[in-house]
Parts: sequence; structure tokens; C-alpha cells
Amino acid sequence: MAQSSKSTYFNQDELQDHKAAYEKGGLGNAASLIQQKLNILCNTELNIAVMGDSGAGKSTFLNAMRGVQGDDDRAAESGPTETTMKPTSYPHPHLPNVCFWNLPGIGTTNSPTKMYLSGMTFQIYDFFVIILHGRFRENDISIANEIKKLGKNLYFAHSKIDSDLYSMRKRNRNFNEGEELKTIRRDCASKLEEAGSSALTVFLISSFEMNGFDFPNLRETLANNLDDLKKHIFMMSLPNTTLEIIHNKRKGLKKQIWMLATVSGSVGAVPVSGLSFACDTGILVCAIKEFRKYLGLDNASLQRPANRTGKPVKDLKAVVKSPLLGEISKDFVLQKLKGSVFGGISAAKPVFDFIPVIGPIFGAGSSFLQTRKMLNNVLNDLTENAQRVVKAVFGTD
Ligand SMILES: Nc1nc2c(ncn2[C@@H]2O[C@H](COP(=O)(O)OP(=O)(O)O)[C@@H](O)[C@H]2O)c(=O)[nH]1
Ligand SMILES: [Mg+2]
Repeated sequence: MAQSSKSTYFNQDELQDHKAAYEKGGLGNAASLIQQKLNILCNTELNIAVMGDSGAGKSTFLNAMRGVQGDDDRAAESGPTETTMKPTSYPHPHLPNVCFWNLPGIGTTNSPTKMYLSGMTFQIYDFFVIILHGRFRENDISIANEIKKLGKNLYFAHSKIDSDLYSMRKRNRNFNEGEELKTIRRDCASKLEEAGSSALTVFLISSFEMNGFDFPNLRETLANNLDDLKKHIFMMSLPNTTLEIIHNKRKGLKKQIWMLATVSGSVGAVPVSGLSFACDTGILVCAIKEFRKYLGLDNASLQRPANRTGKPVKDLKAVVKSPLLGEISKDFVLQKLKGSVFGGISAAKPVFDFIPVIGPIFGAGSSFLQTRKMLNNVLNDLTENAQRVVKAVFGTD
């Protein structure tokens, strides 16, 4: 029976194509379609435009979303004066296909809205985040209307809500945070309504508190409005600030495991001494390294939350208890396949019975079952470690 595209990265038509490819040219044929999809997953681009006036908090926001700290070489410089007159790209620190673009405030360029947008090569962006601080300006609304006409998603983020609340608290002895937030929200909503854009919402955020105010909601909304592939890439790009983010990354990577196991057991599979099946260990090496990077457990990824939060990196490394942090080589993968911790004999049946085969690679003790089991165990091990790091950085979730 065909599975829904929720449990795979394929839609029903593609699954039918697999069946046809298999029936026509055997497993190698079907596996090459799977390989193509893995390549697409790897190469899908995500371009995110961050707009707003100078000083609104664009650089700080895009640094937060990329998980980099202001003093990191790759950080967008934050400061009171806008220096860019054209879009500046800030690639994600470890996902080269994910790029944030800092677009200069329209006020900086003195161009009419349409001309401004055409100078910003808007077509390449998957969505726009307009950072506001303080009042809505006419420009914000006219830009939003133009972007909507182009059929692109845009989101308003009211930044620096932390410092706004702080000053209000200082000014007013009867300060009530919940009430103040409600008032700000109401105010934003009525401005948007006046401008005929009541379908839009404004997220109240602090780029210094990615788990506070509306930041989690903004993240979720951005993800949910993307198609499956872009959503996957976006999820993988998020810094690990909550257990939920790690859980979602695990879910996304788990969907790839059967694909990797199939490809490793078919295209380019070679017999390996000591194993009863043939597999491509190179694919498995790459997969483990990718999983580790997405889950924030390579050295560079552990350094970033340390920089952001001021926790010594050695404290974070101390909670990581995994044999998967060192060098991952083909020999290492072989040892794991033969050993009992990550590999060993698997009795589980393949669940992806939409692949119309119980052929040699899917039988008991097959490369499919063994490599799938190893990758599942690897993913579980990395997930548990990533969760421990988040708890060490943020306390309990
Ligand atoms: N308290 C607080 N300050 C912020 C926040 N976002 C930006 N800032 C500060 O606002 C100033 C301008 O931010 P920046 O990101 O350079 O704005 P840009 O000109 O739009 O890129 C800097 O001093 C930032 O530290 C925030 O969410 N909370
Ligand atoms: Mg800036």
C-alpha cells in the first residue's frame, strides 16, 4: 500500500513512478529515483529576505536565525547606521543553500516602492520578514501590499519587545506584561486593518530571546507556510534552542533513513568483508556526518551556542556522550554495522511496503534492514545528545 507523502518526501505520483521504474528496470532503477530525491533535498535553496528601517533590528534577527553571535566572523554587523544600499547575503553557517538577505530599508534608498522592490530582485526570495520597531510606517504597508501582489508570503516582526517592556516596567508601577502585550498587539492589528491588510499579523519578538514572546510562533508559522522540501531545509537550518526543534529535525531525518538504506544497498553497493550483504559505506559515512551537523553536534556547531549564551564549550561537550563525535570513516561505519550497539541482526520487517519488492536487499539480514537499523540507532543516539546539549544551554525546556 502506498504511504502518504507525510511519512516520505514523495507524493503519490512519484511513488507510482517508483513502482513503474522498479517493474521496468529493477531496484537500481527505483533507487536512482530515490537518489535524485536525496540530491534535491540536499540542494533545495531557501532565500529569506529581511527588510525594515535602519536600526529596526534586521542584522540582529538574521544573526539569531542563523545561530551566530555578533562577534562571529559570519555575523551581520549590528549597529545604528545602515551601510548597505543593496541586498547583502548572509549564508547559513553550515547549510550553504540557506541564505538570509539583509535588504536596506526603503527609507535608506529614497526610491518609490515599486522601484525599490525591482532593485531588490524580489523573485529569488521564498518569503519576506519585515522588521518593525515602533510605529508602522506608510512604507511598511506599501511594501507589504506590493509583496502580496507578487504572491509571496511576508511576515511582520515587531522587534525589541524585551526592551520595550523593560522601559514600560520602569515607567509604570502597575505594569502588567500580559496586558501591555495585548495592547501592542491590538494597536498593530488596528493599524493593519486601517491599511486594508487585516489578514496579516505582527509577531512580537526579541532577537535575544528566541524561546520567548512570539518567536516560537513566528518560527512555526514560517515553517508551516513552506512546501515540504523547503520546510525540511528550514527546519534543519534552525539553531537548536528547544527540544521541539530537535524532535522535528529527528522526524525529518527519519524520513530519509529508508531512502539512504535503499540507495546504499543498491546503487554502487559493494560486497564488504565480514558482512553478509553488500552496501555503499560512503553513503552511510556522509549520512552520519550530515545528521550530526543538523543536530548541532559537530565541533563548530557546539561552539555557536557556547558563544551565544556564554556557556563554556567544554561544559556543553561534557554532556555529549556519543561515540559518533570523532572521525567518521568507512572503517568506523563497518565496525558499527558489525557491532551490537548500532548494528547487529535485525528482525524488523521493512515498513515501506510501497516499494514493490521483497527482493534480495529487503530480506532478513539484508543490507536494507541492517543499514536502516544502524542509521536509526545513530539518529537516536545523536538526538539524545542534542537534547542534553539544549538542556545544558537553556536549563529545562
Ligand atoms: N533589546 C533588543 N535590542 C535589539 C533587538 N534587536 C536589535 N536590537 C538592537 O538594536 C540595535 C540595531 O539593531 P540592528 O540589528 O543593527 O538593526 P538593523 O540596522 O536593522 O540591522 C542594536 O543595538 C541591537 O543590539 C532586540 O530584539 N532586543
Ligand atoms: Mg544592519
